Amino acid sequence: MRGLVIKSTGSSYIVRMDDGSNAECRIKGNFRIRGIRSTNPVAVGDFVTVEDEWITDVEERRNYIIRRSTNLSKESHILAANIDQVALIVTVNHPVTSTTFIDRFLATCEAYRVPAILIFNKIDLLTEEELAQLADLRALYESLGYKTVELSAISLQPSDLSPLLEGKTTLLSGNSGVGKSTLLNALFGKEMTRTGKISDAHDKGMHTTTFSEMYFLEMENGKRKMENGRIIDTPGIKGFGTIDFEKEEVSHYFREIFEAGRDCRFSNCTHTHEPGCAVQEKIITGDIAISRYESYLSILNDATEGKYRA
Ligand SMILES: Nc1nc2c(ncn2[C@@H]2O[C@H](COP(=O)(O)OP(=O)(O)OP(=O)(O)O)[C@@H](O)[C@H]2O)c(=O)[nH]1
Ligand SMILES: [Mg+2]
Ligand SMILES: [Zn+2]
Repeated sequence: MRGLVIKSTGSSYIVRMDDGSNAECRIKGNFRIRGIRSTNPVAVGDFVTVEDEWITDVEERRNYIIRRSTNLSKESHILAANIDQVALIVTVNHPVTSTTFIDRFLATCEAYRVPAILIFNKIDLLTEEELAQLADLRALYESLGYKTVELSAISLQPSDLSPLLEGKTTLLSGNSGVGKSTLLNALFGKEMTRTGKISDAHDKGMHTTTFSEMYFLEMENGKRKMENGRIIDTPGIKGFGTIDFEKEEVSHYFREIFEAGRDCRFSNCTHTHEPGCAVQEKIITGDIAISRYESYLSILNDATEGKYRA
């Protein structure tokens, strides 16, 4: 029978079968999907074939988001499959989300053609200065064509984000402690999952959510309840190692760098040292943000060093 993977615990999977029942399923040790090396061959959002509580097949994915667990790791991890969009939860402070993290995540969304929105959370905690920083960041990413919103998940009404999430499958991701699970609970108006405090000593999250899980939003239609969107809450991640980018293609995943690069003297310009580089020029004039360029360099550096290659 066919089903949808709605929770992954590492050793087993909860599958929502086509008949509406849930089944706890496993995969055989030698189960692999051709072409993708990852620590989890099956991810939340996968459509699978189940026989006697064994997952025997995974349908071809429309898309997925994948990352290296650490920069040095050869193992990659699929965050979720078959999604309509990523909502990256970002906090300017408590904890600090780095622009490198944001840009590496966005570059991966570009590479796998998944639309991304940025949700800036915890605005109630920000100082004047941090609010100004927030405004700058929003202006930057909006100028690149990314949708951004700012909010406080602790005071969010379930309907506040409806226009963004209705009818779609959305992957919630971000660093630990940014408020993914708090946001999820707010969207449902009740406690669907556990949230955790930020550590006093380090102002960082404590990895409260340990498994990815898909939740189903519903709406009232007359007397009937109808499904109206799917949200996948995931464990917080630290670094975001991008995978398998060729040096030449890294710029394709930075919209403004790709755009400016059309005017470089050399068509294979890496925008690092070449004469007549239009990207370098735009950095000097301030038309390309230095933070973006630094993120570009950090990925380029990984690709050049071949760190990620097997
Ligand atoms: N002041 C304030 N606190 C918030 C807000 N959103 C979340 N928090 C708090 O931040 C802490 C961490 O929230 P979680 O929802 O557990 O964070 P998470 O992103 O799910 O973290 P992991 O599961 O570890 O990845 C909790 O104490 C929340 O109450 C907000 O908008 N304002
Ligand atoms: Mg969580
Ligand atoms: Zn160039």
